[in-house]
Amino acid sequence: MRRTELSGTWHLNVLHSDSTPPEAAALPSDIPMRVPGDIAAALLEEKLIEDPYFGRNELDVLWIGRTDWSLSTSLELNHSASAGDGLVSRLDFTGIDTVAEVLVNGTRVAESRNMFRRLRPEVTGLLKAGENQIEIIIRSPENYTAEAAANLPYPIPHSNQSPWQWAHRNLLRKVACHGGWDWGITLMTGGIYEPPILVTDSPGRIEYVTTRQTKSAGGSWNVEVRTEYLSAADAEVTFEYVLGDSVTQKTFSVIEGAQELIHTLAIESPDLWWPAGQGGQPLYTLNVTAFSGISPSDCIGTTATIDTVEKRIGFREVEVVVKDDEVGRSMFFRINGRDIFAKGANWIPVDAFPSRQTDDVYRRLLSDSAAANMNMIRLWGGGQYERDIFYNLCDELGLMIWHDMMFACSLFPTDGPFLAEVDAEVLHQVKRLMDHPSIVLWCGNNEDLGAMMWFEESKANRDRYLVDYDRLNEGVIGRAVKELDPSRTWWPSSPSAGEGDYSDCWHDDTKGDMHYWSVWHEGLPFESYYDVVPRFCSEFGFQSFPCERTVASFAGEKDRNLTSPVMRHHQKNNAGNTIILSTMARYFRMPVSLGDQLYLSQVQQAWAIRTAVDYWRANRPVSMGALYWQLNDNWPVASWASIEYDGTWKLLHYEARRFYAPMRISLFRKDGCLHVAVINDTPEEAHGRIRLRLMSFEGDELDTTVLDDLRCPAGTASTLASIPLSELAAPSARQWVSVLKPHDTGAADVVEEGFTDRFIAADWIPADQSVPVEAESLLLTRPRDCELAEASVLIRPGSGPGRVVLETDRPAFYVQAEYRGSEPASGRFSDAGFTLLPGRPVELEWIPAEGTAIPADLASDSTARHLRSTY
Ligand code: BMA
Repeated sequence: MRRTELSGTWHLNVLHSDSTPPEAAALPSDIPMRVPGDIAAALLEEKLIEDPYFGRNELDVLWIGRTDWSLSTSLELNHSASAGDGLVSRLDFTGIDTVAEVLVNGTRVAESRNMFRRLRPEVTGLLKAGENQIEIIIRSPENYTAEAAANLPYPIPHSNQSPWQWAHRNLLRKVACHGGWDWGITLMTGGIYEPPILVTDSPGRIEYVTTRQTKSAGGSWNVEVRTEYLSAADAEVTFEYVLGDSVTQKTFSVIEGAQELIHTLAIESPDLWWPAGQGGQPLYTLNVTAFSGISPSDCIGTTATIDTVEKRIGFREVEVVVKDDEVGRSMFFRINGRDIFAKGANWIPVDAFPSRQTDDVYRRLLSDSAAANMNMIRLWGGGQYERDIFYNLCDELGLMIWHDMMFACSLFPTDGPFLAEVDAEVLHQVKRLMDHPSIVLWCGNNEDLGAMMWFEESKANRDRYLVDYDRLNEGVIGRAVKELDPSRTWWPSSPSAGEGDYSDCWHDDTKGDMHYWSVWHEGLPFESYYDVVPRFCSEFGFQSFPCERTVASFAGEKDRNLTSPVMRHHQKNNAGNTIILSTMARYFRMPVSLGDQLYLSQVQQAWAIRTAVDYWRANRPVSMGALYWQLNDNWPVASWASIEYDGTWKLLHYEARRFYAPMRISLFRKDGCLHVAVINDTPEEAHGRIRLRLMSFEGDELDTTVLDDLRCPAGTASTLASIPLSELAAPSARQWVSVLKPHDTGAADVVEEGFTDRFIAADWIPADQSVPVEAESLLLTRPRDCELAEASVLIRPGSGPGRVVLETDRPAFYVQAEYRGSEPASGRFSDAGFTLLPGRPVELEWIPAEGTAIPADLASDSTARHLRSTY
C-alpha cells in the first residue's frame, strides 16, 4: 500500500456563472490556497479580503458563501503508481466543506452533501503516468439551501439572530455555526480540512476498527475487536492484533467486498481510566494490521502490508444513572462504580476559520479546562464532530465528553436523501470515535426538542413536527448509535429527561438535564439560581466583554465605546450589551473608563456562575453536574465564554478553578441565612476545621467562629452551618434593607437584606495531609451597596523571574493584575479574581504564551484592578 499526501498549495478559482457575486467575479485566477485549509483563509492570506474579525468587515465577506469555487492540484505519477498493474487505487478525502464534487482528470469520482462524512472513491484506471489533475468543486452552500428550501413541501424552521446569517442552515449537513450564532460571526467558508490522500496498490482496506469491551468477574477484560474490511478480491488475509504487550494473529478467508472480521483479545486487570481528579488516565495501544498471505512475520514492513490502523483505548465502566427517586428522575455519571459530579463547560469550534483550528489551540484550550478543575466538556451540537486531537487530549487529560450529535436549535427535514446522509454520517462518526474512553454519552441534539415550541409553524402543528423530529432523532440517529455502541447511554436531546420523555425540560429541575437560562435570557437576578436544583445543568451562562487588548484587536480608537456600532457588531446576542449594562446597574457602582467597564463585566459574569455552581454543588447528590455555557470563542466577541478568542482567561475562568476545585468551601446567602457548605469530590475523606471571620472593609476582624472537627466523606457535600444574617450584626453593624425590582420580567419584588460594612472570610485548616482548600470570602449584600474602603494594592517583584507579589492595606475584592508594559507580552498571571487581605500577600506567576518570553519589567509595569465604590 502506498499513501501519497496531496497536501500543499492548490489553486483556487471562482467558477463563474450568472449568479457569481461581483466581488467574486473580480478575483484573480489561480489564487494559491493551502490544503488542508479553507477558502476564506486563502483569500485573507492573499490580501483579497479584509480581516473579517476587524470592525464590521464581516458584512463585506458574506459573498464568499454565495460563490462556487474550484480547488485543483496536479500530481505527477510514474507508471506503476498510476496504472498500478491492476491494483486498486482510491482517494481518502475527509472533511470536504460541503456541497462538492471530486474529479480526477476530468472524471467525476465522488460527490458530497455532508461535511461530516468521508469520501473514499476508487480511482483505479483513471490515473495515468505523468501529470494528473485532481479537482474539488465546491458549490455555494447558501444557493444550495435556498433552492432546497424552495422545494420543501412545508417550511422547516430554524433559529437565526441576524438578517445576514445563513438562511436554511438546517437543510445541509455543514457546521451550523459557520452561518453565525448568538456569539458567532457568519463566515461561510468552504474547503477541505484534513490532508487529502491518494492510496495506490491497495488490494484491501480496513474501513474501521472498533472494540467492545466486557469485564469478567476475575478482573480481566475481553476486547472484541471488530474490523470492517473491504477486499478487492477473494483472498487469504492475515490480521495481526497488538494490544499492550500481547501480539496475536489470525488468518481470515475474505471475500470480495465488505465484511466484518471479529477477533477477541483478553487483557488481565488493566489499569482503569478515570475522569480528572479521580485517578489516572492509562491508555493502551491497539494495532490491527492486515497482511496479504498467511505468515505476517515474513512480510512485516514489506509491501505485503495491506493496511494498518492504530488507536488508543482505555478501560472504564460508564453508567448514566437515570432512576426515579423522591425528587423526580436522576441524571448523573457513574464511572467505575463511583458517582461523579460533572464539572465543566460547553465547547464550540475553536475558530471560525477552519484553517486556524490548529493542534496548539486544542492543546491550550483543553489543558486550560483541566487547569480549571473541569472533568467534563460538552461538545455542542451546533458545531462539528471534532478533529482527532480533541478526543486524544480529552482521553489523556481525563476530560469526559458529553457528545452531542451535530444538530442544534432547529427542526430538520426527513426526506429520504437527507435521512440517508444523516445515517451515513452517524455510522461513520460513531465508528470513528466510540473507542475513546473520554466519551461518556451520545446525545441526539442541542435543544431541538425545545425548539418545537419556538416557531409558529411547529406550535401550530406540533404533531407534524414531532413526528419529523422523532423520525430523525430516534429513527435514524438514535437507532444507529444504539446499534453500534450499546455500551453508552443514548440521551435523546439536551435538555431532556431521557428516552421516551418528550416534555420540555428547560424549566424542570426534577429530572434529566436542564438548560437554565432564566438568569440571562429571561433577565432574572443572580439569586434566581437558588430557585432551582438541577439534576444536571448542561447549560447556563452569563456574558461579559473581552479584555482591552482583545477590544483593541477589532475596534479602532474611535470605536472603543460600549455602544459604538463596532462594539455592538461584536455582540451577537441582540439583547446582550443591554443585559450586561443593566446587570451592572443592578449589582455594582457604575465604572467610567472602558477598561473598568470591561473588567466589571467579567466580575459580574464570574459572580453569576459562581453563585450557581456553589449552590448546586452544595446540593450534591440531588444535583450532579454543572457545565456552563461556554468555554471558548471562535472570534473576538462579547460572549458567555470564559476564555477569550486569543486564549486570555477571563475572570470567570480563574473563578472556575476555584468553584470547581475538588475540595471547596461554598458560601452563599439564601433565605436570610449565611450558609457554609463543604464539598469533597475527591475519592478520599478529608478532616479539618473551617474558620469563619467576620471582617470590616477596613480589614478589622469583628468576630470569629470555628466549625471544628469536620469529617468530609469522599464524594459528598454537607451544609455545615446556616447562620441567620441577624447573628452577624454585632458589633455595631449597619444593616441595610431595600426593595429591588427585577427589570422587565414582571417577577415579584425581591427583598434584599444584608450588611454594607462587612464581609465573611473563610479558611480551611486541614487536620492532615488532605487536599488543599482555598480560602473564600463573601460580601453580605450587593457590591453597589457596600461601602468598600479604598484599598491600595501594590505590586512588587516576587521570589524569582516571572513572579510578582501583590499586597494591600485594606481588603480588595476580585483583584486582577494586568501587565501593561511596553514590551508586547502575551501570557497571563497564574491567578485573578481573588480576595486580597491585608497582611496576606499573594504571589503570582506569569505564564507566558507558548514561545514568548517573560517581560523583564513585569512588576514595575503591572497594575491591578479590584472592586471599588468609586471609579
Ligand atoms: C444555548 C446554546 C446555544 C446558544 C446559547 C446562548 O441554548 O445551545 O445555542 O449559543 O444558548 O444563547
